[in-house]
Amino acid sequence: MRMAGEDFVKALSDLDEAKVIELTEKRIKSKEDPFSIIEDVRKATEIIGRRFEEGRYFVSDLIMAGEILKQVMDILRPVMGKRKGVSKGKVVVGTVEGDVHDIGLSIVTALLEAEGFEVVNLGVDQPPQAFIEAIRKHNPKVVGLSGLLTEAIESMKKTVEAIKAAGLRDKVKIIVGGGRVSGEVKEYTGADEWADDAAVGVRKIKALAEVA
Ligand code: B12
Repeated sequence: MRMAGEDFVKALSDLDEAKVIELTEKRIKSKEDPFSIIEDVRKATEIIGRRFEEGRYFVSDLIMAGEILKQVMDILRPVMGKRKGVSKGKVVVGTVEGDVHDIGLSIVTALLEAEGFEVVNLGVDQPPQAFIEAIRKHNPKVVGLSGLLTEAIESMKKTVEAIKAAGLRDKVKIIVGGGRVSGEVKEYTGADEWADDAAVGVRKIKALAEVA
């Protein structure tokens, strides 16, 4: 018998919208951990990305993938829930200038909220100034910069530099996240941490915020 996960990865990478929604709902109903669904989302988007690189998928297919992924997240978010009670502090997140990918960021936001953080999600294509204003307004412990494009790395570096020039670098810890980041990118951008996976990212954000 095939596992629900395998069918899900195949349906998502084939952009079979109805099947993906059906399987997501089925997996949630059978009380499966949303994390294993998120892991399968990652597997499927790797396949989608590869097909795009090979010229088998086009931008229209990426758009379709984005639409399906949004719906999957809409199903998962309420299940992951928000932790009630004492806040673990504020985190400001956003996708850096020039980059409009936000599905990973919405996963990170949902996981942080489930952990008890108050998250201010600025959205996509955010210039350095937007992060600076949000730091001044919300006084977060941690700032998360997301970006999936190689070009986003330059935007991340500019954002960290602008935060420094505004005299705010000592007030916040910064984590860069997305498919193209690494320890090297962390050093290059001047961030404190990096993550190419939401669960690892949330663990690192907890450590940066110095909460258990
Ligand atoms: C869907 C998609 C789109 C959708 C996005 C819709 C949306 N609302 O986000 C649309 C159609 C808009 C799109 C557009 C483009 N895309 Co696109 N897209 C993808 C695709 C297929 C999936 C991305 C995704 O959502 N993945 C699922 C999530 C869950 O994964 P994730 O984003 O990596 O996030 C995880 C981690 O990275 C981490 N994380 C992410 N952010 C953060 C932040 C913090 C703080 C932390 C801690 C962690 C963290 O946690 C997440 C969960 O584990 C990828 C392929 C891929 N392999 O990534 C290409 C991909 C990213 N796109 C690519 C390209 C080239 C483009 C376009 C330039 C195409 C074009 N010619 O127009 C445009 C660029 C537009 C722009 N200016 O940004 C390339 C990038 C190549 C590169 N090295 O630069 C990729 C890799 C495809 C490929 N293999 O070529 N895309």
